[in-house]
Amino acid sequence: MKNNLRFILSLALMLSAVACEERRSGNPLFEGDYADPEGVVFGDTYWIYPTYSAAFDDQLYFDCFSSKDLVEWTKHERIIDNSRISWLRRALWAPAALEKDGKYYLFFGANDVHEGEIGGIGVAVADNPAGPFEDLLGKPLIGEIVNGAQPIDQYVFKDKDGTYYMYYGGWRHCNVVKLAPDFKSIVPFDDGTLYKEVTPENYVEGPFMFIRDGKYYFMWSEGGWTGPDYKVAYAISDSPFGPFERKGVILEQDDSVARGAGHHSVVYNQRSGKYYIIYHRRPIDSDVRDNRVTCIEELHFDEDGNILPVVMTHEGVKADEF
Ligand code: FUB
Repeated sequence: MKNNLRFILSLALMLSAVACEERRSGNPLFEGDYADPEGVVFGDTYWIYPTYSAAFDDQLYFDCFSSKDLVEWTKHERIIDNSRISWLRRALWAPAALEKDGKYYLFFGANDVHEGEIGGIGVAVADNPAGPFEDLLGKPLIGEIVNGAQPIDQYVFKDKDGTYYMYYGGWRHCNVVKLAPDFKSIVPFDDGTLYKEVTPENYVEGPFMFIRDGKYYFMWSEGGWTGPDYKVAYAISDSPFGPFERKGVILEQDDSVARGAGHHSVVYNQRSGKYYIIYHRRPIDSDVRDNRVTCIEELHFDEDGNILPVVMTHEGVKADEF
């Protein structure tokens, strides 16, 4: 009897170990057309803030998603919408989220702004990562076109010394600005300038930055986001201001898996030591512009710290809790 019990117990343990081992996220991570995914970790939870990928005139809100393990995702609907951003008319794009002093901030691009129009990069605040977010300024934080960069696709980066920099820009130009501690304005750099152009070779849009082993990894999207040549490339630098010398492409279309892969972010799990790239792509049988879905793969490095090419999968990643 005792032996039987022992056998059943060890079988159960074995089965649950196998089940855990096999739990994978799958790709896409969740249902629906969602692009430009910004992954971020708050406490023991992964969050993804994507663009609702649809006709520009219908892009009037954001949903977001949370998960404890990268496998099970919960959808949080309409964390902000046009009822809370008075100047939003269309094209609410590419959110960037962060936590500071117990508040959650959501930076966004609005209106696909061109010269002489109202729109650009805005910022909203909430008490909860799932919102509801309220527009902090009632107007854009950056509404002008400087150095040829369309004010979209911002990424807010906290440097080693606690300073917040914002990298942004479409139309093949990337600027970096320094944010005031309350995020209500941009402030001059030591040399008195407000904007520094840091555009790397082949840059188009979607900048992202992280630090690994003391080095600054700067990443961006190249090619056209509606086509097959969209991709992600990167540089490594000793400074947040570059120079960002292009090392090469690490993510691109794979004709056997998916099309138009790009606009990404990177999250890190301190417990497992794993890095993940979260990006969008188009299903292999789709040419529809807005049919972009959010996917994930593990990001690997070689012994010199170079990022290895990402292999796109349908399986995604294994469960990874904090
Ligand atoms: O989703 C709208 C735009 O498409 C983004 O701002 C670009 O980065 C591209 O992904």
